[in-house]
Amino acid sequence: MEFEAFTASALADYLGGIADVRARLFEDDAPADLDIAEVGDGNLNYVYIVTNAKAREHSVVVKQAPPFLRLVGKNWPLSCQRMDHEVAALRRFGALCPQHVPCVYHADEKRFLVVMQHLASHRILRQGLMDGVSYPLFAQHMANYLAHTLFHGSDLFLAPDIKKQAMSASVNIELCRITEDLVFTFPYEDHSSNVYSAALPASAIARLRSYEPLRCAAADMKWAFMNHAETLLHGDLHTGSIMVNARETYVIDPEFAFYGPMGFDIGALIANLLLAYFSRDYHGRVDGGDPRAYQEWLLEQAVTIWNGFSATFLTLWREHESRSGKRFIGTAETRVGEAYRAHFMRRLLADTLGFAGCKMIRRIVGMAKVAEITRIPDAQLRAQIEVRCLRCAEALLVQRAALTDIEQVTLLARETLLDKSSFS
Ligand code: SR1
Ligand code: MG
Repeated sequence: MEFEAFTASALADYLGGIADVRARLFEDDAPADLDIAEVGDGNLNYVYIVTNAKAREHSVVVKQAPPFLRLVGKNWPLSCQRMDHEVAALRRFGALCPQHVPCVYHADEKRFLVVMQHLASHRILRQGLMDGVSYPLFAQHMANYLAHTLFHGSDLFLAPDIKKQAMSASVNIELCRITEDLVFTFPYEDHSSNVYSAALPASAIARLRSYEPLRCAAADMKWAFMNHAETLLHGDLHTGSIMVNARETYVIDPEFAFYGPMGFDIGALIANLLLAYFSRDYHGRVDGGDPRAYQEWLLEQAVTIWNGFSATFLTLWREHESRSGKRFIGTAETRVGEAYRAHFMRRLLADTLGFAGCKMIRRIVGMAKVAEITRIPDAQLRAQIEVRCLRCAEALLVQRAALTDIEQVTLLARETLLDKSSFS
């Protein structure tokens, strides 16, 4: 049967038939008119906000996966089972971090939809960053979310058999393929799906295709993405997948969830903070402002996220080992265990930076863009900012093993911002 998106009345009828949803939408189960607005601005799915017209504090979000990629349409078919991955990940991450994941009220495997908590007083982080809003708790919350989700899905916490079962249940072939192609492959080729501004210097594009250290680094990251099944990842943790206000932070949209390398989620977030940092040179000057203070705030967030993540992750690891008596490294003395932990975190930072580089490059030359870049109206200024993003990304990839702490990344970003030389 041909897929048809819900009409408002069909969706209202459907929701009215589900007791758990009725309890969220109606007072005393008394039927009321529902306002239904389709608000999906993502690339894949339909998203509706459903609100009780008379008691607007009663609302839910409905997300439905059509059998195609929404960004492209029916010419890019996609299986609707991606919704199963999203629901499973929302439940798993929600159990680990209930304060940072919207509640699932109802999931329908046959209609490929989920009904969940409406975050009515939060906004998409990317939009807030474009408006120059500072969120005092966001970085701390994300550090905590990342530490708990990445640690508890891994062999550092789970028994080997349980971890392998979770890993095989998370296999997400189609959506991983999108990432393998759009993040790790097409941006480095002359591929028809690439989209980039005509003002971008030809040498910048040529370098992506021919600079060997960069190509090898990107290929290494693709290999890690495809083979290093370390933990259950969100899989698409950009600033459009985070909703915030001054007090709370929620992570949404885990349809790309799968068992992959830990650095992929952390790198995605840091990449998006760096895209916000470089594009601030435009957004922060609209209305005659000075972008610098907010740019520094953005770098501070990257530092807090990595350092906070790393401290909490290590605490979880040590506490788990002392509680369970099971050391990952075996019955080694503490000194050896600590040496291994330090080695583990250095490798994870290098991975994180490599993935951050790939994520930045794909947003500049690949098909799926980010608003902080595309909303720069002046083609020359946009190209200048894009060149800085590409330069910084290249350095992150090529120098990832030499960048041994996050402060060095902030120095690199500042230097790249000041570098006025043309691309060579
Ligand atoms: C073709 S889908 C493009 C992108 O949208 C999602 O948010 C992922 O980032 C994916 O790569
Ligand atoms: Mg998404």
